[in-house]
Amino acid sequence: MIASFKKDIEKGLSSSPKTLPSKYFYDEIGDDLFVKIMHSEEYYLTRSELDIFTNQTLQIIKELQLEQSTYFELIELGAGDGLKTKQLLKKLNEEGYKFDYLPVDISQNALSNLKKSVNKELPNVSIKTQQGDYFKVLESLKNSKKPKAVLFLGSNIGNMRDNIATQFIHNLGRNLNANDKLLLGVDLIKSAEIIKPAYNDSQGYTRDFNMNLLFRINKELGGNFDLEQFKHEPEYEESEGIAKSFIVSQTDQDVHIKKLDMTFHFAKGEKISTEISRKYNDEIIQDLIKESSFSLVSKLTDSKDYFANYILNRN
Ligand code: AVJ
Repeated sequence: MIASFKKDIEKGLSSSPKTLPSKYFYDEIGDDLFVKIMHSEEYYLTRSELDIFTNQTLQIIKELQLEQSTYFELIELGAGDGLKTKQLLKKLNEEGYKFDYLPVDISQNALSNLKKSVNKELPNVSIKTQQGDYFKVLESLKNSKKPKAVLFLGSNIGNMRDNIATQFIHNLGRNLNANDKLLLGVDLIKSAEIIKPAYNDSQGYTRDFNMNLLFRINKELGGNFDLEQFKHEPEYEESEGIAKSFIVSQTDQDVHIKKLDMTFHFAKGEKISTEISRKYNDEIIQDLIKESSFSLVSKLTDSKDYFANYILNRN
């Protein structure tokens, strides 16, 4: 981890414009902050998707074409705390489906917590966690010929640029078999009035989450970022449909990072791009899958029409 962290930070801060990869938000502190974000008033995404998973559970099972009599693997990419998935697990368990739950996450800490909570709340559900970058984990899917349903929830795909997301879905398709399913949860394009506060909550959790990148560089790579001299700044325009997070330098300053043996200059007002969170509509989804081996089976939305779960079939 440390080796790739070093490499990615060096590369990101050496490019222009400067970037820092959002996947490094998620250490113990970041996981904690993300849970707080999910419970915040402004971050509607989790509640909206939970609404679908709570009120349309049987519909989800039906659209995934799961059968009580046939063993399957329920794979979740970027499982986090599994709050939404547990609704589905509970129903599958009650109805006597036979399956293994295989959550994948970049954070070992999140996986350990998830395993504990599933074992406690749903002791009959078999859970096998796998830590890793989900790009890499895709490869290992191929080894099993069991029927699969892959969950990719929370608009996690929104962190990828469209060309990367297209590639990702294409790749996923190559590693699955005919009639396997993908359930893709995405946030829908809507007004800035609703989206901007979701990325700038009043309690400051999102700010701290974003700034945790600098904190981690200080802690793990011996950086001397003065966090007071940088500010969290989100942007979103409905016409573009992409929420963006930046860290903006408040002064002209140099930052030294010991373990890289490098110094980086930041001009006053210079922005470091830390995350994109893309929002979707049917057209964008169709575009993402058009060259892939998936076709759209159905779309479920929450009561406010903020969020969608697209169910795709591997042809
Ligand atoms: C976990 C990637 C879906 O992009 O909305 C929350 C992360 N960033 N607040 C998102 C996040 C800022 C979140 N995802």
